[in-house]
Amino acid sequence: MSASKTHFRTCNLCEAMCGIAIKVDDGVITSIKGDEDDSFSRGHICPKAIALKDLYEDPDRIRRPLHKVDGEWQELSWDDALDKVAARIASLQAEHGNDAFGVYLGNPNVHNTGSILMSGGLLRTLKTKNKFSATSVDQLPHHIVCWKLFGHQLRIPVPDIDNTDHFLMFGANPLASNGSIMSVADVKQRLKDVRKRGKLVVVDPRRTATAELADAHHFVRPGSDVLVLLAMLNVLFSDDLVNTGSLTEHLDQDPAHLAASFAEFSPEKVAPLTGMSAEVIRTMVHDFCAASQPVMYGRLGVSVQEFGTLTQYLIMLFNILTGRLDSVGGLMFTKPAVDILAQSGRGHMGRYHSRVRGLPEFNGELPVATLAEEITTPGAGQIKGMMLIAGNPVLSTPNGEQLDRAFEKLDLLVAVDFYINESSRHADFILPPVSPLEREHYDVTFNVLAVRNNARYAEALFPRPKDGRHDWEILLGLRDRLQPAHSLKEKLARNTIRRMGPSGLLNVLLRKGPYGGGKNPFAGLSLNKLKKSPHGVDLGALKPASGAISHHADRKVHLEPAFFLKDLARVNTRFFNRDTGGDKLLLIGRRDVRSNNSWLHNSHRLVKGKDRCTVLINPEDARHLNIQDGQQLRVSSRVGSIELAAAISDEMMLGVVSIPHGWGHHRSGTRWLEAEAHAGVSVNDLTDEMHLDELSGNAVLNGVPVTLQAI
Ligand SMILES: Nc1nc2c(c(=O)[nH]1)N[C@H]1C(S)=C(S)[C@@H](COP(=O)(O)OP(=O)(O)OC[C@H]3O[C@@H](n4cnc5c(=O)[nH]c(N)nc54)[C@H](O)[C@@H]3O)O[C@H]1N2
Ligand SMILES: Nc1nc2c(c(=O)[nH]1)N[C@H]1C(S)=C(S)[C@@H](COP(=O)(O)OP(=O)(O)OC[C@H]3O[C@@H](n4cnc5c(=O)[nH]c(N)nc54)[C@H](O)[C@@H]3O)O[C@H]1N2
Ligand code: SF4
Ligand SMILES: [Mo]
Repeated sequence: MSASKTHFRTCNLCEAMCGIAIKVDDGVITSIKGDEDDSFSRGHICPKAIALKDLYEDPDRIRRPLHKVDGEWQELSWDDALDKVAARIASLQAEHGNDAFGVYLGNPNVHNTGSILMSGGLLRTLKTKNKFSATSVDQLPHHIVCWKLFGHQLRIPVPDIDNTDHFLMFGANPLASNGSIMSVADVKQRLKDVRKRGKLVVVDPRRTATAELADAHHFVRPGSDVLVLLAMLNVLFSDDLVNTGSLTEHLDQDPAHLAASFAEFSPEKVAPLTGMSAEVIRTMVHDFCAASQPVMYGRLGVSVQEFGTLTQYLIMLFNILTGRLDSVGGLMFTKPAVDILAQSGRGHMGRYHSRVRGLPEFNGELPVATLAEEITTPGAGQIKGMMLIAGNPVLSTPNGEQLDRAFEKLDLLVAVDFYINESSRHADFILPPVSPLEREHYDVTFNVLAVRNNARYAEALFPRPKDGRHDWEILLGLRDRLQPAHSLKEKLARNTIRRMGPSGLLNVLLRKGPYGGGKNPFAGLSLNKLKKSPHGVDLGALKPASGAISHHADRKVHLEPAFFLKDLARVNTRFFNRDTGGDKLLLIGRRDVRSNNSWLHNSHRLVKGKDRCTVLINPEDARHLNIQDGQQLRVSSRVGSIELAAAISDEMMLGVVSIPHGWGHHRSGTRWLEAEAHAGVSVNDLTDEMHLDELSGNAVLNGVPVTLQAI
């Protein structure tokens, strides 16, 4: 007799949170489809969801703890592995101090319920200042802007895509990425609907799939968005278009006095440096203001550039000055069922600085661009050991080659990861968690950024194997060994949390949250209610928060011009008082719908076909440099060079080339056979760890000066 069942859950691979229906026959996954009845995603799915099956079945996936002895991997029992790792961390910290042990948290942590809810204990126990994460190669500017303006680093508004009639988008390609800091499934249809109501306008140095779909696309010179925005604010003031509407009473100051800051940035002055005409810049402002529910949004392309934080600030300011913050169709705040803002710190900056370069921490993390030098520079506080939790910084952070060499020098490297990737290959110990289908899932993080309030929970599809461990069990296992409970009371408390697990905690948070029943155990949202709603519970469209936008004590939105606009001095030096790079081409990144940062390349169905790790170049640049389509090129920057094939395309702006990140699987000692067959090269062997958005310490991954040479 064959057993067949369909399991409903949320795909945790990217921010879109698609509902999926997984059919299992006799314990084998036979199909993964979009769940048509899903309350959030309405049946949408992308090719990556099927990779959840590949990931579960992958023979290269590590399933038991590994210890490297004389260059050979040996399997260990969990108790033995956790004992050994904890002992090594403890002795390293005893000898060299707490800061000698560093931690890097990769992107998948925020897609993992247990890690989000239960990993704090270990991080606190380690008491290290050397904490890094993928945040500083990504959304750090968003946190800083929202911390300053709204008093909480996670109080991040998202575009109300379902109601806007004019979507002005800088540096995002949701048709490939499926949306970011805007969790939205089926983004293509939603953007088509925007066009039916009005207009989609895209500003990007590449004519991406999203730009193709748009009503208008404008090329912009990489890294010069800051000038475009300064000029747009200039026009807003000079053409008398500032109108803060009902937001006025919630602002801490009259924005009229900001006009002076933008006075010198006329469209005519900045246009030649941006690749956009003054007329286009003016039209963008007037079209925006003529729409009834416009929104401006900027994402990764403008976050990881030289003026990332100032640019994100100016985007927020533009929305505020046009009355589009907290307004239907504009930038709106969500009301998630689990209120993680209440559970997490509001943010702080500059409480301490990195040892070598003196870069400020933000919210307890240092910029990852400084990690390699913290490992290689001798002296008190030098990093001697590291733990990588769900990350691959050798491929994902600037000057990865240098970090690769630095990792080799560590006395101890521990990786919590189920692959031996380009970073974990240097590890002494690998502690592999189970795969996503072997654990429960509730999206704690991305519901905070979702374009519709929603709650969905799924139990594990496959039981956790006896010799498997969840991420949270691994992290708590280390915590308990490094810092045993010091009293009976503490012991009982720890046991209770362990027994509750992520789902128990989730239930408490759901009940305490804005849709929970409070003291009434039968009312409101609870884990039980979600278990009975396999397609999720729709909690409605985003609504204006009106008086309750800000977490500042005075409940006002703080405009903070001094903090952000001090960076105008750097803008002036960079663009108006310095030779701007001569004949160098500017390098930007790109994403593909069948890829996910550095790590889904071991799924054959996602990597097969035409080589995607190519350098895209404009036909005129190619002609000028005598480059043929498909020809091997050497691309060089200050930090290194890589070799890959040219792909000539007029989708590129003149003077700009594009290379995707996450490739470069040729390094020896990894264990992902399929990925090695489609190795590619790593663009982060070109990006420069010394080139930062100075206001935040965020890495500059777009607008890197490079030269091309045919080989
Ligand atoms: N040049 C350039 N560089 C970039 C970017 C770019 O656009 N251009 N993008 C940047 C961005 S936005 C990001 S977020 C970073 C990402 O950078 P990272 O977070 O450093 O890298 P990932 O490729 O996401 O690595 C994920 C690792 O986590 C493991 N993993 C997956 N799921 C789990 C899990 O549940 N538990 C555990 N323990 N491990 C798991 C995978 O096996 C993989 O090894 O890259 C950044 N780097
Ligand atoms: N398929 C897939 N989906 C993903 C990921 C993935 O790797 N693959 N990664 C996930 C992660 S971690 C993240 S953070 C999100 C990111 O999601 P998005 O923010 O949508 O990021 P990208 O798709 O990289 O799009 C960035 C765009 O910025 C443009 N750009 C580059 N430089 C500049 C510039 O100077 N100015 C302007 N205006 N534009 C510029 C690029 O050409 C590109 O089209 O995607 C997530 N989703
Ligand atoms: S878009 Fe993202 S969440 Fe949706 S199926 Fe693809 S990877 Fe999963
Ligand atoms: Mo990211």
